[in-house]
Amino acid sequence: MRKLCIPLAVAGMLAMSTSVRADDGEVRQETQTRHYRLVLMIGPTEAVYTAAQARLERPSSGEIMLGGRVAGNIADVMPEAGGAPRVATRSTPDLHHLELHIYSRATGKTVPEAHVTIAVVDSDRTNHPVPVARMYAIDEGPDDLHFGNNINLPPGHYTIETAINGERARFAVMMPEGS
Ligand SMILES: [Cu+2]
Repeated sequence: MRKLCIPLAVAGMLAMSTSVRADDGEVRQETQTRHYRLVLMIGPTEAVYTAAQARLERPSSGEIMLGGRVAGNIADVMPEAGGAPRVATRSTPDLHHLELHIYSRATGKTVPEAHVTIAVVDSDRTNHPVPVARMYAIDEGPDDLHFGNNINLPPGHYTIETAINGERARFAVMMPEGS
């Protein structure tokens, strides 16, 4: 999840290097299945880079995508203008970054590989499958590995349905106005 890094000059004045969580409208929920502990986070849109882009551009924030694809909307993939594989998305107020962190209940460790499905069910009970990408935040490193995407979530109530290697879990979330 994105952290708002305090610019170096400011950090210098504060005499400490720190970062704060973006909490504008962020959703954080936790649940368990038989084998996994799941943490769902929804926050501001993230710039997402492929590993090749990251090697070239050396971004200091955003996320590295290891697999899958990045979408801008629930229902459709939204490549950047020009069709290049750049996956940072257009920003709209309703565009959020949804990420599902999966931990083994046996070891407590991040689960880096799993068959994961995520769907957003809106108040009309329409089921929108989310294209699942594997990624991690550049400033947090591979331990941050999670599954998710940038998706369009206007204010409202949603059920997020997930399955991890066949183990199902659902989250009821509310996206507030102005988030
Ligand atoms: Cu992510």
